Amino acid sequence: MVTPTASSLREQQHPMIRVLADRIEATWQQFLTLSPYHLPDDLGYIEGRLEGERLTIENRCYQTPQFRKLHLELARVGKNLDILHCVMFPRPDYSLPMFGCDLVGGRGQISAAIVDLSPIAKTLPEGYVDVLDSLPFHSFGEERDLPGWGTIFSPYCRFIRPTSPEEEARFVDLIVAYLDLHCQHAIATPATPSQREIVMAGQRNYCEQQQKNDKTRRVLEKAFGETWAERYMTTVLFDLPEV
Ligand code: 18B
Repeated sequence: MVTPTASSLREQQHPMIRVLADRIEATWQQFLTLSPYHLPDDLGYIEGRLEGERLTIENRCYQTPQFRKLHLELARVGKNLDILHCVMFPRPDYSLPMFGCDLVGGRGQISAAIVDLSPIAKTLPEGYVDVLDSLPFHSFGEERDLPGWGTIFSPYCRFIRPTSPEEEARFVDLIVAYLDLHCQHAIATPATPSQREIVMAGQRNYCEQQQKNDKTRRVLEKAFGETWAERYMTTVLFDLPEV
């Protein structure tokens, strides 16, 4: 059997996913000091079956002085469903928002592209708001409505179905602009241990809401069963910070 290399899945995925995965990693390397983050042994590279189709998941995880976990996940179900999932979890001593993005596509078309910097307190820190307000606003042909559990998202959350390669490229640029801003803020932000309780409560709420995404859960349950899907959603995708 050939052992898959870390980038083997990426090469087969939708071009928007490939491009974004490369740019996320390049941005992390540009601004942050990355160390390895170890997932449980059996959860780094995973294969399962969904309705007779193979589900492959590749995880890349790092930690930095400001972030307890940077998670980039690529997944593919047969030839029909390609997914990029990325979340950055700040350490409890850093009062920073949650960066999250998700691309979901099938049969050559991305159906869901979402990005946000989600506040863990009532509002985003002022420095974020100033920069986000100064970014040029682009509208897209198909804007999508947020689901009911999406109470965690900021007013700057964008959720679209890209309608052309130009829109795909523009949305990737937007995601990278949010990521750039976040990395630059994170490295310039001093630790505030006095805010730990607030930060942890905010991250807990973020994770609890994300765990309500039935579309994600359904894909995982079909391939791996309910128990496994629950473990994966609560330990890998949206684990709560330690108390
Ligand atoms: N997600 N997504 O990450 N999800 O993980 N995702 C879907 O066209 C997976 C995040 C978000 O309309 C869909 O409708 C799987 C983060 C929102 O009800 C599928 C994994 C964010 C929706 C998947 C994964 C996020 C959504 C349906 C693990 C935001 C719309 C696609 C690898 C920061 C939900 C479609 C709705 C949709 C699947 C958002 C199939 C398996 C970090 C809002």
